[in-house]
Amino acid sequence: MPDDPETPPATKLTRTKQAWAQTGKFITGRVARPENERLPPGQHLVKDWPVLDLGLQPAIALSSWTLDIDGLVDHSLHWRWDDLMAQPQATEVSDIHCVTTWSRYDNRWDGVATRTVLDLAHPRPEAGFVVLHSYDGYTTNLTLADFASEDAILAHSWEGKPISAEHGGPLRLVLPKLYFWKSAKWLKRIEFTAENRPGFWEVRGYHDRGDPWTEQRYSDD
Ligand SMILES: Nc1nc2c(c(=O)[nH]1)N[C@H]1C(S)=C(S)[C@@H](COP(=O)(O)O)O[C@H]1N2
Ligand SMILES: [Mo]
Repeated sequence: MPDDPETPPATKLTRTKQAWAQTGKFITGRVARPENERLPPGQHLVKDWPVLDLGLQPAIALSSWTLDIDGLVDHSLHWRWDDLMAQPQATEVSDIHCVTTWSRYDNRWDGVATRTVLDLAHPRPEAGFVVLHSYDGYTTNLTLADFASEDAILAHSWEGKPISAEHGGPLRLVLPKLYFWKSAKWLKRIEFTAENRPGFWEVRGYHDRGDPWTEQRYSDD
């Protein structure tokens, strides 16, 4: 893990992806029709499951794993693994859309719905945003509304098995309606904030929201 958790080191992949943002790579200019088309514009379907991250894959033992849910909430939560598994469990089947243009259909996730987290922690009225912090130093930002999406899940299992370390186990977010960089792997902390605080990719040229259907790949400036 890096010394400063907010600034993981640049790697070949992060430099390449930053360059794509600068040149607007993969923007098609087409208009999506989500009612008729399952594949968002500029995406192609894959059957395998690529691994994308900063190149640091933290190994976290379940015995030392914790998740903090804090910031502007009425009830801060500090979960160990048994606490997570004692929560009401949910299952979601959803499609993955990565900004690097691959999509993968029908992924089955088991875990805890983000709505359950919201019910328990109860964000204060001024909490309009969420920052996700991961064990590899990665961060990403969401609006509270996107975090609260009905199909958003803190997932510990994929296709009935624990999510592998390379794909973000023990626990990752899965937020199907946004590009997959918003779905933080190796989740460590969910922080509720009043202000929007752009995360790792959002300060490196990627869009603040990342809606695949309108190709919100890169920020405009
Ligand atoms: N903690 C963490 N989460 C992360 C990333 C990362 O580098 N670190 N990369 C993001 C990106 S860019 C993508 S496309 C997906 C990739 O998830 P996968 O490796 O399981 O396909 O994870 C996202 N979540
Ligand atoms: Mo990505």
